[in-house]
Amino acid sequence: MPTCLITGVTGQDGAYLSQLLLQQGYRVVGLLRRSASSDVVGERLRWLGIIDDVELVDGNLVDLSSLIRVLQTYQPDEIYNLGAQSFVAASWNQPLLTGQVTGLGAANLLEAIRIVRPEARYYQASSSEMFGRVREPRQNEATPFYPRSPYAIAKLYAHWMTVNHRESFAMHASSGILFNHESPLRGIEFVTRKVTDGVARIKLGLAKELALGNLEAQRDWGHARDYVRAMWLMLQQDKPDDYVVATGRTTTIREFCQLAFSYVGLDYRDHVVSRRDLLRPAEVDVLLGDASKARERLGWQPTITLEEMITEMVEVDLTRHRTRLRA
Ligand code: NDP
Ligand code: GDR
Repeated sequence: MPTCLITGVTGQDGAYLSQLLLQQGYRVVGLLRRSASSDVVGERLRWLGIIDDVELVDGNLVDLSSLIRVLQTYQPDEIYNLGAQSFVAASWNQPLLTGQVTGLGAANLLEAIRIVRPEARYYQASSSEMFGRVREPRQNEATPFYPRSPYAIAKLYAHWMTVNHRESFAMHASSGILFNHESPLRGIEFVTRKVTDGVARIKLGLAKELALGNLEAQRDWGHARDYVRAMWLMLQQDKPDDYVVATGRTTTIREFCQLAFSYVGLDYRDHVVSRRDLLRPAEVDVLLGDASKARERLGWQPTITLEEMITEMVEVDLTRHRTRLRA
């Protein structure tokens, strides 16, 4: 039975990736950072019904000794580095912490692997945010980067550290440049989930208005369940490499709102307001990915459409609020 280690196991992708790897017969070990609110930790794993199947082990990306200890104990065959301060907006308020966790955290893990378990395969969760102020209308692996936030800059450092460890030490280190991917397990602070949660609350009479920031930004949105499959496929290749993972369709926040509100028979224009204080200091206006390489080399393509994903997210948020109302 192969063993995998997942950092960020309590996040959206960590939960879906754990589920996928358990189904594939892996022993799944998840790095868990200590929290005073231990009762809510693992909520997503619980929601997927796999909390008892994942082995959670104490550690933190900023603590090299904890990473070394975990690698020595479990000797994983595959390591997926999903742990990060991943909220772009927060990275302006906490730029140094974002650098330490999202950037240096990856370097800590790569170094721990080099020292303890150099034969392990490594996946780095890189991001389309690295393209930032885009240099080409469709972004692929050859598109130059232009990061626009402390988060994107930290991710760029982690990305190049991954490439450098591959080239310097012949490590099987791959980087997935993933475009936005969402699901009912998306954190409530991200725009898609904020909208579907808002739709549910407004539909059930719990709220009247939804305050957002920039409605004209465009994102290439896919479903997290599809995207974690791409991560796994990258580590099954003989040679490590970098891959863009995207749907090739871009949509404004405004259109997303229109789709989500109309699903429950509402007009978003009656409820959504754009507030200046929710705008970002620097914006990534539009992202549109070209995942031809992933399609050709990995045989990967998305299976869930934006409309299907919105339906699933709104339905789950309606159920969550109805359950709370009944309690
Ligand atoms: P989430 O924000 O849902 O999860 C982030 C995870 O990182 C959580 O498990 C969190 O733990 C953990 N974490 C935070 N700080 C530390 C730390 N110091 N040490 C160890 N773990 C830590 O992110 P997603 O699941 O959405 O994304 C997964 C990865 O992919 C992230 O690296 C993200 O930046 C990247 N990415 C995401 C995309 C997306 O659209 N979702 C697109 C491209 C890249 P805790 O629960 O304790 O907070
Ligand atoms: P993003 O996702 O920054 O692309 O990063 P987010 O959903 O936060 O923002 C997407 C776009 O929506 C606009 N927006 C709002 N965003 C939020 N969060 N809240 C609002 O109220 C709001 N109103 C408008 C934003 O300005 C932005 O243009 C995500 C994260 O998962 C990263 O970790 C990951 O690397 C990238 O996706 C790819």
